[in-house]
Amino acid sequence: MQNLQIDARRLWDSLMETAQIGATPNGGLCRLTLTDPDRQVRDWFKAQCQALGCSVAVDDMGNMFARRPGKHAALPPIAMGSHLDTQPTGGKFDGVLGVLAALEAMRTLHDLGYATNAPIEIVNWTNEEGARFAPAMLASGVFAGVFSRDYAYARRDRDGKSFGEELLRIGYRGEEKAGAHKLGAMFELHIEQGPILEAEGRMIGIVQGVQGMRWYEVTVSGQEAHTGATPMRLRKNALLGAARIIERIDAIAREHAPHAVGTVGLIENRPNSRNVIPGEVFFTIDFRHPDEKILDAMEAKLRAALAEILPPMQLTYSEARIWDCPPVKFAPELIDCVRIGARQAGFITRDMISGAGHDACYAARVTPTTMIFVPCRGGISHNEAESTSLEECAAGAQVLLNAVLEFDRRLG
Ligand code: HGY
Ligand code: MN
Ligand code: MN
Repeated sequence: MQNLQIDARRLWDSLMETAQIGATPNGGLCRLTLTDPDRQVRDWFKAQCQALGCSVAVDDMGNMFARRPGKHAALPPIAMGSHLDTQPTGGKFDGVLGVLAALEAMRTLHDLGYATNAPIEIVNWTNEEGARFAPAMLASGVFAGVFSRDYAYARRDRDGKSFGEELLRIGYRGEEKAGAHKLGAMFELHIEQGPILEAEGRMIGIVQGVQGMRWYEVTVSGQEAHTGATPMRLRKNALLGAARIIERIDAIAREHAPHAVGTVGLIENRPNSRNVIPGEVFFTIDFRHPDEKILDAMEAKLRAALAEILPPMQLTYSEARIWDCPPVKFAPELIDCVRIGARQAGFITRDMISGAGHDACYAARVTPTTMIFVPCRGGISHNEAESTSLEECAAGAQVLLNAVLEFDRRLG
């Protein structure tokens, strides 16, 4: 078999090149979905793929599919991919590594003129992060039939801009209906975004699935009043009420240790003035656990806490679950291809499930799917300091290519 070795330096150079698009002063990335930096990196990605002779299709959610033909055009493509959008203070590797490692794999096949049985595709999924337009994994969710296109188009960011308008504005609202593009398999390479692989000195995570995730939005309402002239006993302080709920959310997650996590990441305090008692507070909740029954228990405790804590404080509230992504198990045959691919490359592996969500969660609903992890420094991600090494990126890309070719060989 030909020596199908990826070019580590070329991959690393592409990672560093794209890290300039949306770069932050602290060495991270702010490339929120459907902003101009997102358009720029999409344009860059499309040009790179076209330079390899790939055709690039874009669906009506902005998902991009770069296709390299195989010997048998009738076979559904084997896809590799992830996302190019980032958190507002994101790192250089979350999502990007999966797309650029797929590009490196495609470059390697192109350089060697290697003919695969099936077409090979690279996918860039729109809005994986959900940082600008909630929920996360919105476009892969529409692709998998979980959300309607109209629901997605109507999602608004905190400035009131809609997904549909912004997708049109950056010029990536394609003609193809999301989901019409059939895939034969989907492999996603990603940094682990947690501490396990690094702590155990293992290079490759063979991902078995992803834990369940639920997002909620809560608004607590009280009464704006003067901080100097309003006695404590007469106050309806929405921020104090929110603070007591936030404390309770942390406690609920800890009551379901070691796997449960609970976080309030976004909060808006109104009117947010030093000498006005806060009249309204909006905040979000992120609950996760591998077992749906535990998520149900956490959700029940949240609702009980809202009902118990806020009314005695003369506060009213609204609460809505806006996202529920159940636990996912990946395809055993693709997991086997990754295991073989890692063995061929000579890496120590570890089976694990993902704490973070990924587009692979929704892709798995419509095509056999699995993921590959590589370590990240200190397990830190969703942070400008997110870091991993050239060797770890190269290891992931090599295993990705090996796994895809192992799957392809089975079609021959
Ligand atoms: O929220 C997540 O787990 C992913 O990073 N969007
Ligand atoms: Mn990601
Ligand atoms: Mn992320």
